[in-house]
Amino acid sequence: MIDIHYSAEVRAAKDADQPIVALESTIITHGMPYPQNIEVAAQVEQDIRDSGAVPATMAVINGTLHVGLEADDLKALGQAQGVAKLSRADMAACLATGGTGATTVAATMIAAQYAGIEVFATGGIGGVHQGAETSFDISADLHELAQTPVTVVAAGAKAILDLAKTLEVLETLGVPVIAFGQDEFPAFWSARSPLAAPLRMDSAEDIAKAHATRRALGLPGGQLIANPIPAEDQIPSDELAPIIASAQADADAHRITGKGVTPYLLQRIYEQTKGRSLTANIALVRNNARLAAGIARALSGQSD
Ligand code: PSU
Ligand code: MN
Repeated sequence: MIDIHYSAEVRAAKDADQPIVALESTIITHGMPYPQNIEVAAQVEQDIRDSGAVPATMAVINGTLHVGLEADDLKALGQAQGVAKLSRADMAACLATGGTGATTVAATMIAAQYAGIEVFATGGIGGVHQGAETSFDISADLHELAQTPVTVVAAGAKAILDLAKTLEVLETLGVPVIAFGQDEFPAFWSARSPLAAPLRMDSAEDIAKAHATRRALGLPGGQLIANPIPAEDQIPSDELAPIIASAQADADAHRITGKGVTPYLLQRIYEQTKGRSLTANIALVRNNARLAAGIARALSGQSD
């Protein structure tokens, strides 16, 4: 057993069997610039409370797994330099050596399962990168979804990825991909994409039922809920496509590889959209937080 440091709020929620929604911290340390990162993180936590659930932001701080961050911890993490980006491969090493790291989707799912939390909200999952046929860059998030029983609410996968290949890998791995309220797989900053989602559901209750049914069947792995960004906040994909292409070309020219690829591309797109990608990113994370809270409430029998 490893020690978990619970925030007071999450500890109380666990004791009272209240619905809890996990949140990742890589989006804070590697996905958004300071100071918007800590403002957004606090806002998203509040959205979850306003929707009737309790937020549990995950991080490893000085070798201790934190499930729920106190406001001070969150502020410190959002400003800290050189925080590790933790996935399945390096989370245990960080815990064992007393390090500090932010959790990606994969590591957040591991932490959530360990803490008994079944629903998790984020922005976008990692996936199959463009050019993966030569780079082999496929996010560990996909394999995590195949083996850890947490329902992850995201706005699809980031449009910097090869979305068609990402869907193929998820299908191969047996991960249910459920679009919320529409037939298309959403593309993060854009609500729609030319790709059909394999499954569609229109209510948090159905998603919770599907989660419980997988558990009853003894199936390993989670569900990916692809929740489209609200239409008024999106950046149309034809506007974004050339910007993504140029960011990808820059990343290739600078030989950015491994964990550095996603943060590099997000930063280039932020610069080239003059901050609009961040505004959209904030809107979609908040939207996902609200849906995740509804799913968590439905799972604990508290839906209205
Ligand atoms: N979504 C964002 N910004 C991010 C990420 C997601 O809007 O920074 C992070 C998540 O933590 C996700 C990770 O798990 O990027 C994927 O990284 P990689 O492609 O290196 O697996
Ligand atoms: Mn990668």
